[in-house]
Amino acid sequence: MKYRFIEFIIDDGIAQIKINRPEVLNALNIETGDEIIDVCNKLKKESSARAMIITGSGSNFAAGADIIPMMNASPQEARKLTFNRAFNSIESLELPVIAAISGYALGGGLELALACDFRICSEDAKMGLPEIKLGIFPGAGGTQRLPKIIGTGRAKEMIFTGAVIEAERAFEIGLVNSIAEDDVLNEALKMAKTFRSLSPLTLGAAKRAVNFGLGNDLQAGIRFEEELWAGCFSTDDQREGMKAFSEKRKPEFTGR
Ligand code: CO8
Repeated sequence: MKYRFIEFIIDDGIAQIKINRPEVLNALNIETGDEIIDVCNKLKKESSARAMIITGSGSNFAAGADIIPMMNASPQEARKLTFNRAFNSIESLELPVIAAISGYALGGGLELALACDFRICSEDAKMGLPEIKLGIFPGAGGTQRLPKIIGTGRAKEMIFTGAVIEAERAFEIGLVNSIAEDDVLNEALKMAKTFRSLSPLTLGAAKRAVNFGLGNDLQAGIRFEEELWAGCFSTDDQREGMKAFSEKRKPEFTGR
């Protein structure tokens, strides 16, 4: 697939998706969703990437789903919007995914960031779910993922009021992992690179275990964790990690 609304690269083990519609503050159209799905399918099949960063071109992350094509949509057409499939694809990637947020991350833009494992923002970032002011409410995972990240009360406050919050407040409530002191993409790259020396197999399993637990009850989660955890002992990476510890050297994981 040729990408029109995103740029995608893999450089030195780090995949990067850049939403590329700066003239509308990177508002997400259906095609952007399709292109994100295509990238995720590629990464799932075969890839040298060990982590991924999602960012926006220009000075914004994404100011939401593109409102214009939604204006006259029927319920059936609204259901066909691909954002949920796209964001689920990101969430289910078995590698760490970091949203590098500068400027606006609103509506579907913030929901995209919520599907990532980590959010790092710049000091000028502005985040919110303003859908309520458009006569709708967040429909791309916002009502489900946000309460799990920042808690029910704070999530309802953001969803019901549509308030836009700044970096400091977002950090305070745990919406972002950190505020970049320098360039936000550089900070995200620094974090992404730390994952390259770890076992991609165990990072993937750890992510699956955490995500499974978020959608299931505690005991089901614990059983799932046990199964994946025991599976680590069938890998070269577990042997190498523990052998390296006993030999007082750095492990060299191969992903097998
Ligand atoms: N959709 C379409 N166009 C947009 C969007 C958007 N979300 N955001 C900005 N733009 C456009 C503007 O219309 C403008 O275009 P033009 O130059 O042609 O007039 C251009 O981008 C620049 O924007 P502004 O001039 O408005 O810039 P300001 O700095 O004055 O304001 C704001 C910036 C505050 C971000 C303002 O643009 C704004 O309020 N944007 C809309 C924010 C919003 O409401 N986002 C939520 C959208 S709805 C949504 O995301 C639903 C997702 C769920 C999907 C579920 C699928 C299953």
